[in-house]
Amino acid sequence: MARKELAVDTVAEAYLALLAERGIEYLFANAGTDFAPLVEAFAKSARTGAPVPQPVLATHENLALSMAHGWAMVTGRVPAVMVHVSVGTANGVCGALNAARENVPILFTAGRSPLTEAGLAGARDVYIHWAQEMFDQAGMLREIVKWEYELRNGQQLETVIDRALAVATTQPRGPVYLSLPREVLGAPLPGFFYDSPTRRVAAAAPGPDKGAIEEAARILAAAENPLIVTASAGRDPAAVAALAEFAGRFTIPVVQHRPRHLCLPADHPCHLGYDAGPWLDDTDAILVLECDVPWIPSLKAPRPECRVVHLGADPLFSRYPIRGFPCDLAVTGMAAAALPELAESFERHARKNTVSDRGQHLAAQREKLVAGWQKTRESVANMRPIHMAWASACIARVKPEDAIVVNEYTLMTEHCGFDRPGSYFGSSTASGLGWGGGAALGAKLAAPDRLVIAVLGDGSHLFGNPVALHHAAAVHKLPVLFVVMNNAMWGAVRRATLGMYPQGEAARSNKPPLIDLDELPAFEQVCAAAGGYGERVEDPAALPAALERAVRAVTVEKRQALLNVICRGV
Ligand SMILES: Cc1ncc(C[n+]2csc(CCOP(=O)(O)OP(=O)(O)O)c2C)c(N)n1
Repeated sequence: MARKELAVDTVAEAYLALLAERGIEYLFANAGTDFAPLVEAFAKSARTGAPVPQPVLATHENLALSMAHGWAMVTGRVPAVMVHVSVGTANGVCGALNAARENVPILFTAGRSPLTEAGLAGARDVYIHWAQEMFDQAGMLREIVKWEYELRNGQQLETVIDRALAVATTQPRGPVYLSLPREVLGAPLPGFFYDSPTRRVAAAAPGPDKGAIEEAARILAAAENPLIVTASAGRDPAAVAALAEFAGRFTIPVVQHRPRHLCLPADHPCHLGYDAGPWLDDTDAILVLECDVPWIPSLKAPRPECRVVHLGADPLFSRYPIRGFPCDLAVTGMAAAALPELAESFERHARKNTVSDRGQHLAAQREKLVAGWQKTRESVANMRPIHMAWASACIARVKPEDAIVVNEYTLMTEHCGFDRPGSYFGSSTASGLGWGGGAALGAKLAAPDRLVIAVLGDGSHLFGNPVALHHAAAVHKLPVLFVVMNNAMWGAVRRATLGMYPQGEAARSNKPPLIDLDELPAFEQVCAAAGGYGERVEDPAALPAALERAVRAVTVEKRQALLNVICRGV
């Protein structure tokens, strides 16, 4: 423990130095007039060699937030983002919501219009400085972030930054927001002292209550047909092994509903797919593990007598206004630590016959499920336009084992066979579209030696601001393979309409409004315009070779690549 002094001229210099000191490696940024003191401080550090986070320019705020999100989800560390005052914050809100719902810790910062009209260094000097100021800039995302504050002076800098980082990284993790007025950043700061390392650390993760674990074990062990449903247990790679061990030891099937992380390897004998619906009638106890939505109650719910236990860092998802899944017991705890404890208690309560009886039945269910997926793949292999199941299977075949796949929701995971923790990332449960491409760039920045593949819908890709995305890939030398599953529509909107009005006007219409995306640009040419490799693929038989060419462009030529795969709507 030491008290250190930094010779700096301004708060901005001290701020960047402190971020670097606290382990912030990257500052993803979209700049404006509020950045002047930071640009100056970065330029000075380039000359003096003073350690600062590396600035990463992103020409749209959603891209900056998504890149930070992707970097954080792969490294588990905290990135910083800085955007331009109120308007930049507005553009970043969607990315912040995605990060918040996925418990991704980000130090999200924004300038504030200069507060003063004259007098102080940094006071207003451009006409926009009046109109961009808001009464409550942080109000746009106060509900989303875990904590927000405004830096009011340099003297408070260390406390503010340490508190921001401690709150962001305490479980359940999430983004925090800090606004930085220009006069404050530009203010002189003679003599800046700080503790190294920090004296304001994050709180330790919650350990599960022993009594609650005992009760959970009793409920699950008493069941004939227990089931585990998870979405995000694999956020912590250590939890994947713990889940595999727990499920395997007691022969409990695991469903990954809309997973955002790989939670169980695809070849695990307890892997029972991605939809709990078909199993709910037989299930008499469910462990909902790091999962906000384990099933869709309006479509299929467990029997009323089925007991339900929720386990996770925030098992009630307390930031969700409404979430009414039955909950007979909620246990606060981290999966990796809690599952071995649960196993120990389960062992004491387990009825040996029940556990061994389950094995055969589960194997048969699994065999049927896997055979069904195989049959689907075979039956769609020659379809034109290309079927997304075939495209998914082709992607799975071409990717090396250590590849990272970022899925903005069009990849069909059942055709991919993911088996490594940290190899699969699905889009946030908030589903703010425009995340996948940027997240893939962030993942590549975090893991430069691994192939990163972003699988995007044509709609999602457009939300992701393709020109800004490809520019970022080029300028930051982040060769990523983008696969656009292009069905020339917002299929989700079509499915929603047909689901609600199966016999309605829209169902009878040849071309219901607000669904088709006609006259789409040649996405592959947009990538090529940024120096990447681009190809349009219409023939299902040509897809494997096209994927190989694209992978080669990325891995050998180190260029980004985009395949525009012309798909059918599903
Ligand atoms: C920011 C944002 N705006 C709108 C939506 C609503 N939305 C959900 S899915 C979707 C369509 C996505 O289209 P695409 O990526 O082509 O996939 P498809 O639905 O065709 O499978 C839209 C518009 C959203 N989720 N996020």
